[in-house]
Amino acid sequence: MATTEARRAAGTGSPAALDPLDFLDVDALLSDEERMIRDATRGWVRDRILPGIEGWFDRGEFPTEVAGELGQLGLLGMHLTGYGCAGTNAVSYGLACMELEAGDSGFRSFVSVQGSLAMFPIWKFGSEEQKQEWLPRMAAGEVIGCFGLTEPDFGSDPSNMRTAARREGPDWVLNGTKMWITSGGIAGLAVVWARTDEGIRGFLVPRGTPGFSTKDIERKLSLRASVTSELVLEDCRLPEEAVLPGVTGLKGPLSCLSEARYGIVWGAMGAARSCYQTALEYAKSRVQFGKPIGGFQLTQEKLADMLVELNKGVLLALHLGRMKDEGRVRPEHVSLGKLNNVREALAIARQARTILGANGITLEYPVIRHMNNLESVLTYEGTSEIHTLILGQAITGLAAFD
Ligand code: TGC
Ligand code: FAD
Repeated sequence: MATTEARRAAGTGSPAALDPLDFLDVDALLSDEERMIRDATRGWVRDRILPGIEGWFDRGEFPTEVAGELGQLGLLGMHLTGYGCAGTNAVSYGLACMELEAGDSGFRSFVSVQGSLAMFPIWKFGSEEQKQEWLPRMAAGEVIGCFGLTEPDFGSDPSNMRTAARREGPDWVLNGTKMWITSGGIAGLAVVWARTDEGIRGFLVPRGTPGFSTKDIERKLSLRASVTSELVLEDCRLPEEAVLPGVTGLKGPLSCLSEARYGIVWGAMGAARSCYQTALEYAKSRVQFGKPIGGFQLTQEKLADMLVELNKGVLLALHLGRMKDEGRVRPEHVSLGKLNNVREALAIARQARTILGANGITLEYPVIRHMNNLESVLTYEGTSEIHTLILGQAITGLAAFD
């Protein structure tokens, strides 16, 4: 048998203990700047989210004051350049999403919507005036944005949306209802997608515009620390300058979704890590039948399965991030990541819940909160079924949506 020294010399042994929270040493694959952004976000979540999250989730509140703090941290629209945005790479954006969602999906959701769904379309498709007017204040967290695509009758199939905009003289007049809109009730600016004679177009609708109102959706059992709202447009009149000039057609909103879905690929692994870490600590200290439950083979199998899927998911996220930074990632790649990582995060949360026994159903531990949140994450930004069909189409060439 080889000695420890011989194994080390051959590079096959490790003198350091394995880190259960970074088993594959993914840390070593990150740049100094990426590690710095991750650590700063992790520290902020530890100090600002973890102490309050049980109460916010319990009461169904989102603490809007964090918007300015997230802006100061440079996390709002962080992967965009200019106009007060931080201009980081995609991997840094992903790492921030992972740390935020290790706190709670509601905070990652807030940052996803602000940066990828509200700021990105302005940055990508907006006029210079629109960019100057909105992006710096949104990057600072002074203006909160939301993204209205889904309607009561059209979720997975936005191409059939009813919300319509018609020209009336120099203006546009919008009518319709958007549903399930994250941050809708606290947004100063709604990016609303509506059908026109020319195709689907994006409109910037500031709060206070006559004919535009919002109503929060209550009694949610998931994403409770996040505002979800209905947007109502009743003869809402907007000037020509409110239209995003750079895009017509469904590819406008769908390209925003690709940005946000990418963040979820990482974010879901944050929620999963929190569940795994909680279950691991619990398993080592909870004693039954005279020994820690982590010493039973069935518990170790659960923990080992969680470890494997967590590490695979993080590596997948990092791979997609590197592809994105090289300009090689395609929407179908992002679908693969979203489908796998949210599905596995939910499985990890459910396994962790069983390890905690009865304690797993209380808010004293983060697990059931993450588990309930992940039910929304599985559905929004394209359901798991829709991402399955996107992959099916990619590999067969046959669309099975309708
Ligand atoms: P289809 O004919 O396939 O495509 C229409 C046009 O769009 C292009 N395209 C994309 N472009 C960029 N990124 C993508 N991911 C794209 N997917 C498609 C496509 O190339 C085409 O362009 P062109 O130039 O040929 O016109 O459209 P379809 O009607 O057949 O729809 C396909 C389908 C089902 C995949 C699509 O409708 C879909 O993704 N449905 C899911 C809807 C969805 O994800 N909604 C999310 C709402 S927002 C949200 O949930 C926010 S939660 C935020 C939070 O809190 O974190
Ligand atoms: P449906 O589309 O009605 O789907 C119901 C079921 O049918 C699903 O299982 C679905 O996968 C399945 N299904 C549908 N079509 C097919 C098919 N062709 N083949 C097989 N199965 C199919 N939207 C926004 O625009 N902006 C937001 O900020 C936003 N935030 C959200 C926040 C939360 C907390 C939630 C829960 C949702 C949010 N959404 C938002 C809406 C979200 O994107 C939609 O819920 C999602 O797209 C699914 O639409 P739906 O709920 O209408 O379900």
